Amino acid sequence: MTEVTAPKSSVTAAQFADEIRNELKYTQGVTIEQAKPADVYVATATAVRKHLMDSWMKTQQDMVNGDTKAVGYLSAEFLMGRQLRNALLNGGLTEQFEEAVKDLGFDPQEVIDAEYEPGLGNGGLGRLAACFIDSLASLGVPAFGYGIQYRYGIFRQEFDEDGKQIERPDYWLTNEDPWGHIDYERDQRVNFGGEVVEEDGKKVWKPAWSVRAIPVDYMVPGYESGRVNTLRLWQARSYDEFDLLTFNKSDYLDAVKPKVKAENISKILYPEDSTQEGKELRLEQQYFFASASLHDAIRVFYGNEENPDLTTFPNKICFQLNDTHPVIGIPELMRILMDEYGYDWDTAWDITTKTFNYTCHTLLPEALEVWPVSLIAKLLPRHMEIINKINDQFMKELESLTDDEAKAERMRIVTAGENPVVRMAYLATYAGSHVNGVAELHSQLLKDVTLRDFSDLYPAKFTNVTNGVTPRRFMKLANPGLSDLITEGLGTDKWLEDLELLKNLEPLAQDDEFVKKFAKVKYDNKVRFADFAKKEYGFELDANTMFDTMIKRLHEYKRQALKILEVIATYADIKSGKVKVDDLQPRTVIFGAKAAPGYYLAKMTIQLINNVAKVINNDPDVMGKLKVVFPWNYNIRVAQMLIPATELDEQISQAGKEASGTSNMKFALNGALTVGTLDGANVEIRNLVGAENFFLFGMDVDQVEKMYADGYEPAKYYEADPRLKAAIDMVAGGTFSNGDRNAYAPLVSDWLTKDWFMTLADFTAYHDIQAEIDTLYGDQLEWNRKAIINVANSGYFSSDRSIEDYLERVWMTGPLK
Ligand code: NBY
Repeated sequence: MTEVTAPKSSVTAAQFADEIRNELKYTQGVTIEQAKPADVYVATATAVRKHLMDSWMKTQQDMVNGDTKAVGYLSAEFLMGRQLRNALLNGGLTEQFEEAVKDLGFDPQEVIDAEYEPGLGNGGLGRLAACFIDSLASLGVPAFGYGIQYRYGIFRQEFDEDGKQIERPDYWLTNEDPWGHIDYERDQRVNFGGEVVEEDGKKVWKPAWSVRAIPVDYMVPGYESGRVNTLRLWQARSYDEFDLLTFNKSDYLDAVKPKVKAENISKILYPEDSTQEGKELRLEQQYFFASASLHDAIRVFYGNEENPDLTTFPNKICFQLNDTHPVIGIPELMRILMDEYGYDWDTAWDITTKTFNYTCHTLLPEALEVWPVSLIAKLLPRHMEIINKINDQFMKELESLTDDEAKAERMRIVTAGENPVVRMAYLATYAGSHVNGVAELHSQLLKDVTLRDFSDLYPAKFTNVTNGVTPRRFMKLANPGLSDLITEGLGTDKWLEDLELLKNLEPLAQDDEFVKKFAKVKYDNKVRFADFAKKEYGFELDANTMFDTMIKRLHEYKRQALKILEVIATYADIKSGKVKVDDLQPRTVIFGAKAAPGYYLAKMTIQLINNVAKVINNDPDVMGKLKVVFPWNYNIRVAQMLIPATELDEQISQAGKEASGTSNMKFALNGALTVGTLDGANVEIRNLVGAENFFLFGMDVDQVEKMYADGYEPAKYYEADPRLKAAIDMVAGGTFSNGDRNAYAPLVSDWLTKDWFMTLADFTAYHDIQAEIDTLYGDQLEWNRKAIINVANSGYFSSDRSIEDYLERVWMTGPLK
């Protein structure tokens, strides 16, 4: 794509070893004899950063001096994973590292393992942001990721003796983070509270308190592009760290109150299903990073100019709103332009609407953020005025666009009535230039259902960009065996930059020798995961069983319950003698999932899975033919081990609920077959790999809608399918709770009386497809042929392709010249 290409670094292994030694000595003050792997990790990271420094500075200069519009990716989450291997790969230093570290007397893997993964995200949305900034840099597009450097990332998950999830703080920043560079000189002041007064006919906001936003910069090196972009994460600090007067009166705790209040803003990442409490802090977080980032972009492009011409701002940078979390940036840019730079409303509106675009990541109505007007008015009074004015302008505009008053009323950004709220998705849709969903089906449903009134009146705003994943991390780094085999098969490694080249592997699916090599790679990856699971969790996994994996946040709509009920039903079949264990394909069912701390049924599902595992894994009747394991604290590191080892990928959400999914893409690219519903990007995967290479089951969106409309009664399905009945009866009867019939009563009662996501209605179809899966797995050659065909046809799911779509459909920009 880009003209600039980075040669593999010309540094030799010996030179690199010297650099590491120098960092150890002159930065850390440690001799090579004293050094531990963790010291070598910090030294290596520091050395790698220095290698990237010239490209990083050059990229920034070219961005500011050139005329290529940059992209600001505003996201509350960036789930980056470990950085060292990725930075070595993109810096062209991998081989030198291996050799240098060995020469220094260390095991490279131990050095890699000294890095603690930052958990600055929940799931797909956060990981998508990380893939996107990788692809932006790899394509040479000037870009900033803007977010928050949470002091504690997503909680560290443990299980107690009863199998319940325990949340522990994630102290990821306890040790030095060699990747983040704190830049005290480029801080920003972010204000809160107070009131708005009129002075000389002008609105003036008199805030009550302020927080200091300090940027921590992470380099984002592109693969083979010679470009290094910036991920700028804001840390909140207090302006009054310490009140000496109070302290001297022996009020030790009160003396640090303002500090605590300010620093709380960047303390923790909120769990997905944020409850009512913490709402205020959450809005503070959103405004904190949106405001600091917008001011920062003005500083970057206009320096300290007295009177910058900000009408050119949308030519310098456009901002992508990653879900609704940064949407408060819209009134903030209006405020900055009017109150800080003196523009009139219309000019400010023109600039603002050209600057923002919005990506929606959900279809669940309850996941579309709304903020009480009272809360915004209290925390950001000037912004509430601006939002009201935007709403007034919008309602006027609607008068000219439609005669349908009910429709206009439905579309209000600020709702009417007693406890008015601001609908952030509507604000973003109205004010943004473009709105996109994250898979074709999702974008269609946004237009037809979720944002239908808007798409009727503003059809040109709506577009789709199907998600993607970076092949560098999720193939090259995670699956070196398969990567080498692909390179061998294609005769080039260019596929890492142009993933559609994988298509040329397809004929090799008919070459038995190649298929066997592929099967060997998969087997080796299973052994590697089994070793890892033994060391990390104490699990005994058998690489000669099918690795059947379901990894994603725990949510009812994703239907982990469907998977575990099918496992239980099979167990019941074994116990009753209906099924002989020898007739089953031996399976290892692997779950990975965190549940939001306040999500009761999700946590109970985790507990159930853990206790099913305990019972089945220890029952001699099962003879090890069916095993369930639940590695705790699932994260990017575990994903990179587990995905390449997986043969069957579970994507079994209720149709019409999963916006896209991205693990489905990672699995297909790593040669797993998918069992899934027609939901999210599954639809596109199936179209590309072919229906015969995808295990489809269950109701589609129309059937689901019809069933809701007709009135859904889950108990009927319980009565109709004896396997389902047996499974639920086992749970209710105490088989997985030492005879306690109450342990899972809320879950059982939900299944039988509500079952909002229709797990029971899809159960029989799910079992039937699992039987087909068993049969095919018996024919390893056929299975692996299909897996290769999956790999060959999934090149579309590179995040490079997603970014190219954004460049063309949304951002209207490209690589730096
Ligand atoms: O975004 C996920 C979607 O579920 C998945 O289908 C899609 O592939 C992925 C990338 O587009 N959404 C997601 O991860 N959402 C969250 O994690 C999230 C986090 C916080 C809040 C809402 C959703 N929140 O309101 O605080």
